[in-house]
Parts: sequence; structure tokens; C-alpha cells
Amino acid sequence: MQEIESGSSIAQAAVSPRKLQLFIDGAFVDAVGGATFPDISPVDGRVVAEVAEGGAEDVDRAVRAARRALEGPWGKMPLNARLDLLARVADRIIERFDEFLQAEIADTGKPVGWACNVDIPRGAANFKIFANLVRNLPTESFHTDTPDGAGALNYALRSPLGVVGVICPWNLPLLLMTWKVAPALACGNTVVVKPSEETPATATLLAEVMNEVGIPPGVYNVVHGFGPGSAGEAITMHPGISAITFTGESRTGQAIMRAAAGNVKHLSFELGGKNPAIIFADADFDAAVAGTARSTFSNCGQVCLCSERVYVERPIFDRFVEALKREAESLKLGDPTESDVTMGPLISRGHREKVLSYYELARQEGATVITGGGVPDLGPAYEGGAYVEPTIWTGLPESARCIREEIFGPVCHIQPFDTEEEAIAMANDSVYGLCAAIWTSNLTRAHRVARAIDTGMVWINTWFLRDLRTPFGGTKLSGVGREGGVHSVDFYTELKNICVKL
Ligand code: NAD
Ligand code: 6OD
Repeated sequence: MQEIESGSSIAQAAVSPRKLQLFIDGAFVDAVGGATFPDISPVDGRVVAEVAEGGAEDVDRAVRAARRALEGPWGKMPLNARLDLLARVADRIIERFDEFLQAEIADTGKPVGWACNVDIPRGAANFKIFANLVRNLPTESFHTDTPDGAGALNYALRSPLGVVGVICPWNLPLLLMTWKVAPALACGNTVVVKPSEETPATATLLAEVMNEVGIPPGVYNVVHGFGPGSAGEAITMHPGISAITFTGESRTGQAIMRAAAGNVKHLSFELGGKNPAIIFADADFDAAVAGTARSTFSNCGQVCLCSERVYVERPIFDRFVEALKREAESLKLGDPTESDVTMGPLISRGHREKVLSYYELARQEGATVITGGGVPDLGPAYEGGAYVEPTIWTGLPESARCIREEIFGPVCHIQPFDTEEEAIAMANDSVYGLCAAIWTSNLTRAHRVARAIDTGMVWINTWFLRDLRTPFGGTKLSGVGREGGVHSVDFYTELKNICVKL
């Protein structure tokens, strides 16, 4: 992990528009037909790259290459050689850390401190951890009694699923893409990746790394493009793709599920959230405020795990609202490459329209705007950007759309509660079930509440503290299945039981 000195700034990232091609069968190529689309910086609206726009024919080329790799060098490679190569990918990401950092910042506008400490190190760690995990995976076996007394031995072999389609969002591009690509490859699959159209750069840079370390052609393919009627949809419909791992909006997950039904693909979905944070009066106050500021405003609120619903026990409600307001107002917006900037823009002007429409809706629904609620004035250099003010509301009824719908911006509503039961009921009253944060010094209560909360993950007195061996995923509209550690291996492999009569 690289340290950034306070007050210093790194060189402006990827300033000149460049061309990002598709990566198919180990080579950088244009899309069939030559279409391209612009990759726009959310900091100032400038075009940072022209991106090849793939379609169904490009996906088909990629799938054929991926199949050849499965039947050829990748499929035949001894396990340790395969995993050694993936460990080299991790090392090479670290060696090219600054290039990944700059590419990620140019696409997303995320602050350098966050990208430096979260996105890029995790991009590398995903390859290391899954290579180690698969290297040390035990084989499941059972001895079975038989009437003749001799018994039988059962053992379960794992084999790759085949070609895996990896469809990614824009909020943590390298982190979330490698979170899927690394276990898929470690388990012996090949992949066709469709990065978000908003963030094509780091997937392309990773293609260079794949070639540099000697990953055989066809193992890792990247087809840029859009969703419906474009590369994304083509991946979901292609009969040569055995499984789809997708992170993105719940509505997109529904569309993918319908499209993938045709040939019954394996599916793993990490979807949207409207995550609660519950702060009890006995919590370490300062830690709860700092933790909730982090869980609300990190990455401009564009982490699926962010808290958009904050429930605070009434005796500390007013003090908590004041303290979180101070945290929000102390965030520094601006050039994400400046190390003292703590909040960048939203991903795009289009997404800003959506977030601002909720800022307006909250007023119509009767919210008290504690802070924010608009567009900051950062001067002419940022006029083309997608900045919004960090925002806090109180006073909405739980039925308000602003409390029920995912906004995916730097905003939360704070609601008071009087009893533990009331807090649990409000936290669970959601179509989503991704994660929750609980802040209390009473650990008995913490465990009790964590058990009662209907989400896939709960953090107690912390947030987004990740151990990559643990199950990650959501309940209800927040997802299907779990990835992480052995749960990823379970998704990316087919298990075959072999029974031998002794
Ligand atoms: P999105 O669903 O709009 O797009 C995600 C990807 O799907 C993009 O690559 C897009 O091109 C592609 N896509 C869109 N329509 C498609 C279709 N019909 N067929 C195939 N592909 C299609 O999501 P987004 O706006 O990029 O990301 C933000 C969303 O992702 C939020 O809802 C957030 O909560 C969610 N998210 C969830 C997790 C999680 O782990 N649960 C993590 C990150 C983001
Ligand atoms: O940390 C992870 O592994 C993970 N999948 C994070 C997802 C964050 C959502 O935006």
C-alpha cells in the first residue's frame, strides 16, 4: 500500500484522450464495425478515452477464444503453475500501482486516498488470496458403511464451470472486477469481462498485466460496451457462457436473470442496498459518528454497503445529528488527485441528475435538510463535473421514497428510535438486505440485534472491514448467493462426487 503525504498531489491522471480497445485472445483489437464511445471524467467533463464499443459478434469472438483456452493451455496447466501465474498478476498490479491508481481516478474521480488504500491494493489482494485459497483447498470425502462390511469411499472433485461472464459496475471498478475474475481463474475457468461503460480503464490495464506475466491468450477477455442491446446483454444470452457473475442494480439483475434463463446459466448476483446503521445511546459516541460519516460519505456514497438509513436512539439523537453534520461539512470536495480532498464527484452527470432528483423529492416529502441538498460551487474548473453536496435529512416518515429507494449518493436520513425492537423493525422494513452497521458498547445486545437483522452482512462497531475469506452477499433484492473464500470456489466450480466400492 502506498502512502500519500498530506498536502501533496499526484500528477494529473491519464490527461490525454487515448484509445481503449477490446482484449480478445491475448490481443488488443477494435470492435467489429469499429464503433467507439467516449469515456468522460466526472471531475470536469473532459473525454479521457475513446473506447471500442463491442457487440454480440465481439462477445462471440471472446467466447470462442475463451473456449479454446479452456481446452488448450489453461485447461491443461498444472494447478500450481496456474496459481503461480495469478500470484504474479497480484505482484504486477503492485509494480504498476501508480498506473492503476491514475487510470481509476481518471475514470471515477474518486479521491486518491481512497483509491490508494482500498481499490488498487484490493485489486492485487484478490489474486493473492484466491490463489492461496485454491492451492490449499481440501478434497471433501466420506467413508460409507456397506452391508458387506467393506465400505465405500466417496470423494468430490471440483472442475471449472467453463467460460464465466463477468459484468461489473462503476463504483469500485478494479476491486469488484478482480473480486470475481481472480477466483474464477483460480478455479480454472476462463472469463469474458464487461466492465461498466463508465469505467473501462483498469480492466484494460489488467489485460496488459495478463500478457506481461504470461497468462495464455483467451483466458482473460475484455469486451467493452453497454448493457441492453450491447455487449452486456450479448454475454447474458451467449450459449457458450456457463455462468454469470454480476454486480450492479437489482433491476439489471432481474433483466439478466430473464436473459440467462434460456440456457440455465449459473448466476451470482451482488445487487443494490438501502443499508441501515443503528446507533444505540451507549455506543462510543465519537467512534459511531466517525464510522457513520465513513459509511455514508465514502466514495461519494457510491459503495453498495453505504448507510443511507441511520437510526439513532433518542437520548443522543440531537447530539448525533449535530456531530454528523459537522463531519459532512468538514469534507473537502475538489480535485481527487489532491491528497487533502476527501470527496470527489459522483460517477457522471447522468447519475447526478438522479441524486439531485432525490434531493428535490426529499424537500417535497417534507424532510428537514440538516446540511447540503444541492450542488457545491467549486469554481469554473469543475463546472463540467458531477459534484453534489454531502447531505443529511431528518423528519421523514419511514414510508417516504427517500427512505425506501436506493439513491447511491452521499446522503442519509437520520431517524430517532426508542426501543431495540423498533430499531430492528425499521431496519428490516426494506426490499433490500445487503448489510447493516450496529454501534453499541453492549455486546450481548449487539449479537442479539445482528442476529435479528435480515441482511447478508452486519458490522458491529465498524464498517467495511473486510476479510476476503468471509461470505459476501445480500438477502431479498440485494442478491443471489454468496462470494468470498470457499463460497466463491463453490460458485466457480462444478462438484462431482465419485463413489468407490472398497
Ligand atoms: P448497473 O446495473 O446499471 O450496471 C452494471 C453493469 O451491468 C454495467 O456493466 C452495465 O453495462 C451492465 N448492464 C446493464 N444492463 C444490462 C443488461 N440488460 N444486461 C447485461 N448487462 C447489463 O449498475 P451500476 O449503475 O453500474 O452500479 C451501481 C449499482 O450497483 C447500485 O445499485 C449498487 O448498489 C450496486 N452495487 C452492488 C454491489 C454489491 O456487492 N451488492 C456492489 C457494487 C455496486
Ligand atoms: O469488498 C468486497 O469484496 C466487495 N464485494 C465490496 C462491494 C462493495 C460495493 O460497492
